[in-house]
Amino acid sequence: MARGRAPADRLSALRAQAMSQLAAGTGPAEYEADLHYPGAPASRAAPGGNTARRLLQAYDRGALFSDWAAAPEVVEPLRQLLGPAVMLSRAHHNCVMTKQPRYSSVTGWHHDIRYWSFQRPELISVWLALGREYPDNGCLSFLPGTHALEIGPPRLDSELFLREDLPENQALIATRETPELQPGDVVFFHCRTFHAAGSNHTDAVKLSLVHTYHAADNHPLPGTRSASVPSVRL
Ligand SMILES: O=C(O)CCC(=O)C(=O)O
Repeated sequence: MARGRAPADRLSALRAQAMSQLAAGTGPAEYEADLHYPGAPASRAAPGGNTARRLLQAYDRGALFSDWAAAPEVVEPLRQLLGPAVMLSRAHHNCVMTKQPRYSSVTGWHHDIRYWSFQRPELISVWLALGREYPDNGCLSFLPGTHALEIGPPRLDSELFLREDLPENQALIATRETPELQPGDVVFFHCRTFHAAGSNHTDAVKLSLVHTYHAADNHPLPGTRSASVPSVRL
């Protein structure tokens, strides 16, 4: 966690750009209704069905976004963790994550590598809070240390969420940490770290900018979604 990593002027510019693209419906976007997570509208035709969950391809949404993704205050810590040659994945995260009032959903306990395909499960996501994030507006919770645990398929459901009915998973979930984020705070987290988030019970949209990085010698597997768009060398 890096507190106050983005200064106020950068934050307000990013936030204004995100709000304007959200209001304009600038695609590509992922909609709450697409995922069927708890609390999401049942379909795109249902009330709230056009609620965006993510504004996708943030890196290609203008210099404000791409400059942040490549900023030294993001990339230098990543060099320490991943090695000197850092790549930005444009296939994963690379989005403005939104949590909108009324129609936002709950995201169960998962680790991001579940749907990603790389030679090694060594990627790091960087989550920038564009506003305050706290339990009532659906902030993230983490299970610290789970990046280093082997949690086998029997402990996961068919969509690869942690099964909350199992006592061993309940014990793990009891270790949760829910850091409140202030605008400009950044969380760096491993692709094997389990995390979850609630829905937004406030009347203000929550916005976060999220990117994922890997080492240059950790290639996406050919033919997978991870390889569908080239990564950016930083
Ligand atoms: O904010 C959320 O609902 C969850 C985001 C998340 O866990 C993810 O995108 O991997």
